[in-house]
Amino acid sequence: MTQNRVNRLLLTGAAGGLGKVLRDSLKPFAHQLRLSDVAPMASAGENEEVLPCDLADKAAVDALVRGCDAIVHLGGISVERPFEEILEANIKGVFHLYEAARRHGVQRVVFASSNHVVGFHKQGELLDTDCPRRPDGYYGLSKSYGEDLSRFYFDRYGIQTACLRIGSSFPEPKDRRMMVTWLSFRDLTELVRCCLFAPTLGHTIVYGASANRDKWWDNAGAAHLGFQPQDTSEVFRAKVEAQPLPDPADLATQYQGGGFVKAGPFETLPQP
Ligand code: NAI
Ligand code: 15L
Repeated sequence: MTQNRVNRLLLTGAAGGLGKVLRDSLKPFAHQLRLSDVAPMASAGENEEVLPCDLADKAAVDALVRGCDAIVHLGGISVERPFEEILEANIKGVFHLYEAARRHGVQRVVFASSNHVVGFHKQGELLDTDCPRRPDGYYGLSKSYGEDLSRFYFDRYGIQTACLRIGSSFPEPKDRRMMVTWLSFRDLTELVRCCLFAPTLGHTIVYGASANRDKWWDNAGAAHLGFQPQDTSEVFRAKVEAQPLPDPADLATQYQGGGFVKAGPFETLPQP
């Protein structure tokens, strides 16, 4: 890795919403981008390789990671789903990725964690990067596992990781909660860039939010990354606040995880 260009950078989840954004915006920061997903992806452009892969397939992930110098790991299920689905894509998937990183000597990973690791904290509470986790479902639990797993691979094998507790990264905030949790695509790219090139990453937890007016997250513990968000949800305030006021008794309005805190249960017992 030179100081501001990775030689070969693996991007998992390349067919997804954020994968498509980063496929484009990370181009200046890698000589070669290796793009992977289980879903169809646009064919390879200049300095790109496209390698379909199911993260649940250990041997396939091993082959995917071989020859890479750093990884941005976005792949997996990105919403609340039954445990068995999350187990394959997110829990086994992140294990396969770190095992492959260990075997092939990859030294740096940017892991897309989520605000749903702390989703059962109350809205309005200010959380730092060391706060107790309160996952709000199987999805949040899988991201919490990824944070622990990556810590283990740092302590044991020295693989450096940034766990991005991304808020809501979409073209614009969709509701009042997202006015607080919104992360613009430009700020997402800058956050990933900071994580790829910070001289010392170690094992860092960092929240991914733009410079929004109201804050639930304090990134003082990740100051060494030098991440300075440039955008703000304020430009969308009038549009968002034209929506009807949410019910204050609704759990989705009370907790940081919003609607995720009441998704499921998915399991149904067979009736006698
Ligand atoms: P997305 O759902 O659009 O993309 C995820 C991609 O992972 C999809 O293209 C999907 O096909 C792929 N995938 C799923 N299972 C797979 C498997 N078994 N093997 C290989 N690939 C698989 O999600 P999005 O919004 O692009 O998010 C990217 C990452 O960031 C996800 O890990 C998500 O959990 C995380 N994140 C996103 C947030 C957001 O606001 N967009 C907020 C917090 C976290
Ligand atoms: C996430 O973790 C999801 O991947 C994304 O789709 C959004 O729902 C986001 O959190 C959010 O909390 O808004």
